[in-house]
Amino acid sequence: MKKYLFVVCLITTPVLWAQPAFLDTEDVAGGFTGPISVTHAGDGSDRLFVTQQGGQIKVVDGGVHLPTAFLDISSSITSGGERGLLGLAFHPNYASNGYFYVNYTDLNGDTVIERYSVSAGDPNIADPASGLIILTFAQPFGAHNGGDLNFGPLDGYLYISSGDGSGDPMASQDLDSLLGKMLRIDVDGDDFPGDTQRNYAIPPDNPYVGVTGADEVWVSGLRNPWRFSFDRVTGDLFIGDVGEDTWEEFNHVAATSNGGENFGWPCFEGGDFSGVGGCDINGPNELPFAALEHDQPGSNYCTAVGGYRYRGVEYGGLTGWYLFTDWCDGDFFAARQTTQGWEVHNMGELIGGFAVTSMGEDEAGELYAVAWSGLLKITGPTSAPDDVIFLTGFESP
Ligand SMILES: [Ca+2]
Ligand SMILES: [Ca+2]
Repeated sequence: MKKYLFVVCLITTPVLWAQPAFLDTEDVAGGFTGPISVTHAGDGSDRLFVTQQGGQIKVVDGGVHLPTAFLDISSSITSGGERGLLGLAFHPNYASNGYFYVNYTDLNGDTVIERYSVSAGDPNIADPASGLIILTFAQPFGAHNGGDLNFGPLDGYLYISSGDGSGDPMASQDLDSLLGKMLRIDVDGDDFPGDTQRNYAIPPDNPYVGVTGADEVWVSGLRNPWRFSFDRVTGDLFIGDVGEDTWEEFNHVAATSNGGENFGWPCFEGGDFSGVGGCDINGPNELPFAALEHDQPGSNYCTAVGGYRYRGVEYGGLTGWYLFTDWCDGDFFAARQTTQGWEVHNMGELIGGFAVTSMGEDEAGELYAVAWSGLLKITGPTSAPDDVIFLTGFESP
């Protein structure tokens, strides 16, 4: 297991705050109710799909927010707080098979991953009767449900982020529990033909196949990985993990990884040992490459919102930078991997605190922020990355 040697901490340089931020936003569409994610179908249509926590998927086509929902599952979900329709991902072959996958809290309060299909007659309307349960798992309480879904760009497997469930946080360390993990499944197979509630196959190279632990687990030790993403070019995995009292974490799993990383929760938060019963101070703790400290003066960090590594074409100055934010604070950050470790910069507040629930990509790799006020496109410099002016910097201690 690779250990990262660099833990970052914020170095504030307030005199630089007068400099202009190079990140900005453009309004794309409004009129959403509780929007919590945005993605695309990869079908060449250039449409954006915004999920609403209450159970609707809305289509934005050419900047127009279509009034009729693509899918509305509000009658079959529990919504509110950290529950609801939480994630959406389109099958890599969506253009030919019409499959997409949602992650939601069902009427019992449990997590469901379900597949739906686009309707036969209208690309902007899904077939509400097409649901097929892929995977379910119990949630002991209403919080820390994770909820994101993405297909790996290189392996085509579906990855699912799951929180610790806010019951026993040691679930994150229990390899037989699906809680507090990144899960990795093959939705094109079915290893459980006699089970109508499990319709997926186990990738044979998952790290716990044939040994102690749930076969679905890819990495462990996460608290509440609300949002994660892949670098569409390299396949690197980025996980924003919502912290408890001290650190908001942004974790990285290199595309070359064989899985099995343990990000430490609840034995560690960031690099801090918790002393929770059963924990070993010498136990595994894959450190975040960036972490926001709650008591940083002038900040209001409290909920990591994992972002994306920019691979679009319009803003060359952002190429290769991983952009992310914090729900409560509203500052955006840019990080990149260098030969000396990770370099992280505060880019300033773009939209406001308690506003941005998620980020997402369109088909071209341009980035968006999903805010209560609407969908915004993130813009930046078209210049080379090294020409960028930063507001504040991080450095490795
Ligand atoms: Ca089955
Ligand atoms: Ca951690």
